[in-house]
Amino acid sequence: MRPPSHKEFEGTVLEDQVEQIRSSFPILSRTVNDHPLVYLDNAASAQKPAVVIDRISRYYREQHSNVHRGVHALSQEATTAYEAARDTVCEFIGAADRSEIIFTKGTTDAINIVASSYAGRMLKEGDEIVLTQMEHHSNIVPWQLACEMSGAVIRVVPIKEDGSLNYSEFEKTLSERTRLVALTHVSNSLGTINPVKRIIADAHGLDIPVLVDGAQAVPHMRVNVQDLDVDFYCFSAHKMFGPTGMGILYGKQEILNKMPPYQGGGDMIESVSFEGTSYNSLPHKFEAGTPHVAGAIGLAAAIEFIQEIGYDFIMDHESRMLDYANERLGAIERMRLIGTAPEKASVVSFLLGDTHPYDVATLLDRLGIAVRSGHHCTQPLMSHFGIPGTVRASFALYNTLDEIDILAEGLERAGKILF
Ligand code: C6P
Repeated sequence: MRPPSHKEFEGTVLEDQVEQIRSSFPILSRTVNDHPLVYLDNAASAQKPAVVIDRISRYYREQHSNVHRGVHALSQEATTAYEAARDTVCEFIGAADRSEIIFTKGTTDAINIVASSYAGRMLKEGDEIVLTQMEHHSNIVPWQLACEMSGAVIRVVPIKEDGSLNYSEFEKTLSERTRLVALTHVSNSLGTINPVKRIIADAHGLDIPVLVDGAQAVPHMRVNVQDLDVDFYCFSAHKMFGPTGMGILYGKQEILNKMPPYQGGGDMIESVSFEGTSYNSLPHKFEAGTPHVAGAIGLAAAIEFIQEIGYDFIMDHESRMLDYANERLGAIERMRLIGTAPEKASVVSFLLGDTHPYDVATLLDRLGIAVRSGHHCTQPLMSHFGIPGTVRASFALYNTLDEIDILAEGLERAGKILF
């Protein structure tokens, strides 16, 4: 069978814009194993545009000092830049108040803060935390730890064969024992987009708060936390063209105010004595120790980069890539796509016959193609499908239809070697 052509997926304006965007990412011009790099591991971590790299470099070259601690000029400048980054995030996700934006190490850290501080305090024996079958380990293990300490239990909402959430089962899982629903906005392994707004409304109808893991959503779609009415929203900078070691915990002010600090140390206090300590106000109550100042500033630069390109372009281009990848990869012999929900982000997970995902990814790497292989930190999801893992190609705004052709040709070559 002749492979489908991407001509019908092309749009000249989009193609031109993608080329321009690609030139903003220095790493995309390198070669790997003597081939031009084809970077399709964006769900693991996205590459960085020059504006982000340069902003972080300028901070260290010209502005670096500790924040909230000095009256000298550099400390003031660093503090101003750090706090301006908080304003940028606040506006970006539509939070009501800047004090609701907590800088964290990433999504994992953000979820652990809530599991430890909020749920840890609130849970008692017999209480239930509702998760879904498609959660990343970062949205499972912190809850298991909280349950171990409190005697609460985890209830898991199953998924359908196409990888979408089984909504009627979700409704049945909620009860008067449910203390929190914690679920991913977008599945990292399947790309499934969950109907989080409806889930939040239904949970709130029973007075149940909701935490959404937005690690795989924010790079691909507009998120407005007030419109969602979400109680907690977590995401990582490195998946949205920002630096590693930086992430966000958004929480509603009234909930964050009731929560005890997660860690103790400098900056999170109002006054300390050996008799007792009073805590700083939000958001500082949750930011103990010297923060990742460069990370916050780099995240703000990444947000400005995304805003300049705009989500209209991102969503349009990524949905074209997803459609084309489904068609092009779907035409490959013995291709088994895992996760075909109607609402999907630009992630394609698959198996090639009975071959092992690592073997396929290793052969692709020889051609300069970076994909992820394995369980993607979602072992319960892999168990559901009865597979050890998948090969996963995940696209970002700088990927092209030509790169999908290169991937497909690489897979055809891998098939010839492995079958
Ligand atoms: N998923 C992937 O390859 P951190 O590591 O804290 O930045 O993000 C953790 C995390 C939480 N939730 C979801 C839905 C995620 O996808 C991730 C990270 C990467 O799929 C690395 S395992």
